[in-house]
Amino acid sequence: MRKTQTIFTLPVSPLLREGLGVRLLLLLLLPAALQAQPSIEPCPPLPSPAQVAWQQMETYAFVHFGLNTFTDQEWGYGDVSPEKFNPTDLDCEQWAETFVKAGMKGVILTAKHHDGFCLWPTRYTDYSIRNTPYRDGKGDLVGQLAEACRKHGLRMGVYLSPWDRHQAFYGTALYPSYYLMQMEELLTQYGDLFEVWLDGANGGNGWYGGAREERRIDRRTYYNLPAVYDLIRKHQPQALIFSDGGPGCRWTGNEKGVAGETNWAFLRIAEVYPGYPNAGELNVGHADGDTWVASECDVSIRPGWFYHAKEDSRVKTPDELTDIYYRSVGRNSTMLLNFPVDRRGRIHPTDSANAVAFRQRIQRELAHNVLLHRGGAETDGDFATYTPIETGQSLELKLPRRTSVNRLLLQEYIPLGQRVGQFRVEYHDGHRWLSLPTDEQTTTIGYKRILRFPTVQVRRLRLTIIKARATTCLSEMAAYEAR
Ligand code: FUL
Repeated sequence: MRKTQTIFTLPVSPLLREGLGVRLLLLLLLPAALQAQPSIEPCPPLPSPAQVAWQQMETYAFVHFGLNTFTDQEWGYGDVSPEKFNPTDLDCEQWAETFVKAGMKGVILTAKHHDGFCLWPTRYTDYSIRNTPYRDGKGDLVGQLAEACRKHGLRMGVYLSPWDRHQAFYGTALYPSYYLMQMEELLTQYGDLFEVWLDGANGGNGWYGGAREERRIDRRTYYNLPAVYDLIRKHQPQALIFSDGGPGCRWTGNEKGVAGETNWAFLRIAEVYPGYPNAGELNVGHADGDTWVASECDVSIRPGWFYHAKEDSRVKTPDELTDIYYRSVGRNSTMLLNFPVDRRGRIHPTDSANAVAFRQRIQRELAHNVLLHRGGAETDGDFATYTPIETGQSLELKLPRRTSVNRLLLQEYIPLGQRVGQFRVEYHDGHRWLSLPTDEQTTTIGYKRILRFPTVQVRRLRLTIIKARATTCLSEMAAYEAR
C-alpha cells in the first residue's frame, strides 16, 4: 500500500515556517536523545570513509604535462631526448590558483605517461626531469605541485602509467619491480595523496631502449597489481586506487565526462581488470556488485590530453563544462577535468577563464534551494542527516507559494549504502499532480543525482521510491531555478 509522508504542516508562526523551520524548533525543544538519527541497518556493499570523502570532492583537476607537450604528441614513443623538456615560465602556483577558482578540490598529475618520461627525479631511470634544461636538472614537478597544493588547500594525486614505451626491459620480469619502486618513491616522498591513477592503455609498440618493436603483455597478470595495491595501501591507506575496475574508484567507460543515467557504485570486482573490454558496463556499474567502486568521469577541457597550440580555439566552453558537470557529478560520479599545461608551463588563459566561468555558472544555477529548511532532515542542507523512506512510499514537500523550478537534486546517505533503483518525482502546480518533465531515466540516485528540466511552477513536490534494495536514506532533496 502506498503511503504519503508529509513533512512541514505544523501550525507554526510564519517566521518559523518561512525561515527557521520546524526542524530548528524541534531541535530547541527535544532532548538530545530524541534527535538521534533513525537507526537503519547498513546495506552492503558499503564505501570506506575515504571513498565517501573522495566522492564529496565532486570535481578535481587532472594535469597532462611532459615531453609530449614539447613535441606536440599525445602518445610519445619513448625516444625523445629529455633535452626537449624546457618550460620557460613554469608556475605550479598559477595552476593551483586556477584550480581553486574553478572549484576543483584536488589535482592528479601525470608523473609518468606512456613515453616513460618522469616528472620527478626518480632514482631508477635517467629518463627524467633530472636530465632536462629545466632548472638545470634540479626541478621536481611532483614536489613543486605538492607544495603548491599544500599552500592552496588542494589534495594531490598521481598518475603513473603502467605501460612504458621507453624502458628496454618493458615486457620482461624486471619491469614490474621497476614500476613498484617508482610507485614507492611517489607514495613516500610527497605527502598525502588522495588518488593513484593507473590507466588501462597498452598500445604495444614503442622505443624500448632502441628495440623499436611491438611488445604485448597480459594486462591481467603482468604488472602484479596485487603487490602494487598492497604498497599503495601500506603507504597511503586513504588514497583511492583508480583503474578500469578500481578497487578504489572506476573508469566510467568513456573520456567524454559522461556517467550513466543509471549509475551503481558497485562492481563484481573479480570480473573487471585493466583494459576491460566492456566499457558500457563500467558506465552503469553492476547493480548486483559485491564491492563499492564508484565511477569517475575523466575528460579534457580540450580535445587532447596534452597541450597543442592548434587546439587553442577548441577549449570547451563554460556551457559545455556545465553540461558535463550535470552528466557526471549529477549522475553519482566525480568529474576529473584535465588541463593540458602549455609549453611555458602554465595553464592557457582560455582554459582558466572557461573553467572559472563554468564554476560560477554552477554556483549561480544551484544558488538558491527553494526547499531549504522545509522541515525535514532531507532539506536541512546537512549531508549527515537523512530521512528514511520505505519502498512504495512517498515523501511530499510543500512550498510556501508557487515557485519556478528547473533543477532537482537528490542525495542518498551513502555511508549506509546505495539503495534506490527507481524513483518518480511529481509536482503539484496548484491544480493537479504532474510528472516532472525530465527525459532522463529516474533509476539510481547514489551520492548525488541532479535532474534538469524545463521550468515548471511548483506548489508541492512528491518523491516516490518505486524500487530500492532497502529503506531509502534520503540525505538531501533540493530544488532550484537555474537562470
Ligand atoms: C589514457 C591515456 O592513453 C591517455 O593518453 C590519457 O592519459 C588518459 C587519461 O588515459 O589511458
